Amino acid sequence: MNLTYIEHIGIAVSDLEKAIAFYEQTFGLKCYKIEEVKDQKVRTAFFKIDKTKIELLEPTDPEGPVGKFIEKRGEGIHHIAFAVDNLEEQLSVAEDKGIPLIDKIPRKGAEGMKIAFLHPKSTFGVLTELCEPDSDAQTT
Ligand code: CMX
Repeated sequence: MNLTYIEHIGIAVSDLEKAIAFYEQTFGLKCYKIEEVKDQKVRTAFFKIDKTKIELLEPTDPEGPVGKFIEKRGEGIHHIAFAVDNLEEQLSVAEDKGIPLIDKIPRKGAEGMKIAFLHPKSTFGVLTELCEPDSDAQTT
């Protein structure tokens, strides 16, 4: 597979505003965007460290993926996202290697990205996202 860099690390939090304040006041990072991703049932906040982002994820519904994660495992690292150059092609490489895909077809994520998840049971318990900027999407 052809991973180019760590695009972001997703961290599940119960209270987005409280977590943003911590990242700004303690780590001196600046939250540059808050975005709700309705179909993922999350509100997200982004920080940048060099090329890599930290994505804080607050559930908007306890039955969504992040709501269930916090209920079962508490706050913490939820996923790692690797940038790839051709997401569709990399998904078919992953599938050929026998990795169960959560998304066989890329979907829209935050930050104008096309995203797809690999199942954590096949990646040593780490939910893994592959992503690529969506040339059709508008970024702000
Ligand atoms: N990391 C590692 N393991 C995880 C996990 C995560 N983030 N989320 C769930 N699991 C584990 C659970 O602990 C559970 O393990 P056990 O069977 O050992 O108890 C197992 O996966 C099943 O968990 P579940 O709560 O029953 O949840 P589901 O099977 O319904 O869904 C998953 C799990 C990973 C398929 C689902 O969360 C998913 O589709 N995730 C991808 C989408 C997503 O996470 N979106 C939010 C972020 C979006 C964004 O960045 O914009």
